[in-house]
Amino acid sequence: MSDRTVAPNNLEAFWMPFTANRQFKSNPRMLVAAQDMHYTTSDGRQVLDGTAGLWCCNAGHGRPKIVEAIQKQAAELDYAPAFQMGHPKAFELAARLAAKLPKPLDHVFFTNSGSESVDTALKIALAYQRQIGQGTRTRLIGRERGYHGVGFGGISVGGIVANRRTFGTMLTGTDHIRHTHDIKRNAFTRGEPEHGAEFAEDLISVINLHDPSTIAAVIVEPVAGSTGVLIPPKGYLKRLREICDQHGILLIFDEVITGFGRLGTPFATDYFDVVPDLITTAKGITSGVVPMGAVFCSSDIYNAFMTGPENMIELFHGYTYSAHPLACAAALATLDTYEEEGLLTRAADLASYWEDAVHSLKDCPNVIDIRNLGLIGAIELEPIAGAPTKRAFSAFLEAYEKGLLIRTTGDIIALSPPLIISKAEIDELFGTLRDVLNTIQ
Ligand code: PXG
Repeated sequence: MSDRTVAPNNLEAFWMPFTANRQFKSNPRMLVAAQDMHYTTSDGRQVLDGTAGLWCCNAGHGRPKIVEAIQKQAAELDYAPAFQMGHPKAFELAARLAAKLPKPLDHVFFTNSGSESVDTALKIALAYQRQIGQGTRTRLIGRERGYHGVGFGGISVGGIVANRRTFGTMLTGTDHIRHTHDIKRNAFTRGEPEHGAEFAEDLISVINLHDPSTIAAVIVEPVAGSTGVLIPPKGYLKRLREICDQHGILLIFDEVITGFGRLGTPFATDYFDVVPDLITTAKGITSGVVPMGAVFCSSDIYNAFMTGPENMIELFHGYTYSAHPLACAAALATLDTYEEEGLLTRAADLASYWEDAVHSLKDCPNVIDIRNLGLIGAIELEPIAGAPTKRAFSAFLEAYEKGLLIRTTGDIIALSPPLIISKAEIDELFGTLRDVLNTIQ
């Protein structure tokens, strides 16, 4: 094993993603190992993982079955061409995944990330509309504060200003409905907020403005994660589904973070009992161990393409690494682990304990809202006047020093631990966080 105290001597070459590079490089935070609920830092400390990496390591870290599966797969079949060739694990995985989704979502298109899943779903939506003689439906509708990754499709339907403003005109023909975050009416709600289902009616305005015959699809995160954990108001998602149905518009759920057990059901579609036409996933599909994403689509959509001469490619889309053997092996072993340990529903058992723990921070300084659902929590802080994001980032740094990994976005702390977390670790997490909030300015 390498000497964990040795730091790399040149941090310059690596342009780090979504990171303040100069600040980081002046005082780096290096993780060198991980097991179960903990990371090990380069200075030999244990850090409790309050975020499942980046919402992805749902089975925890260093899980033996997954590690073994990847090792074996690398030795057996390292790569198989993804186009016009197959390998058995890709088909096995697709079938096992399809069996976990509500009907009629029974086909799977593999990608390598959430961003690619989003681009894939948007492209399938456009191509499907054309395939069924609705080629005028070219508009894609997203939502303010939505995060759908960083591809041009994802940022075009996404609604985070900083992710969009420096990248030109992006896709044309997109529009956005309002987000549902409403602290005035819903602050400190436990679970789904009472107020705000009427935000779904925004979709009617957008439809009236553009005419339904121009709109292909609407994409939303069932629970918006990256933008600070925005829980959908009661009835909101059902209403979006109704409106889409009335107007021939496809509904896409971006389940990159809600998929694979985060809410206590396998997918958010189960939790909210609303079935979209397409679901985008990534992250938890391999518990973050090998990059992979998947788009689930209904049989109607798949079958619409299975026409014409049989020797013709039906959809001109795919990636060199779609259904990569290592990713498939990791995903199959991840599903085994989820099933053996009941992890896809474990968050439901822990949800009320977790809820009490998150809301116990209500009396801490500068806390203006607390939200939770499944094993997701968010603590929104009053920004320091003239220095937005500073307070939450101080909390992040202080937590890391105190042995806890949290995520922050703006002045919001987001929590999403691996689904193997114990009640004692939940207590430890919130004990540390209480100290942190009492320490920072
Ligand atoms: N859709 C959603 C809903 C996501 O949350 C993506 C798409 C893009 O996935 P990739 O694999 O291309 O990164 C995401 C990613 C955070 C955080 O801290 C969230 C994500 C990524 C990194 C950090 O909230 N979500």
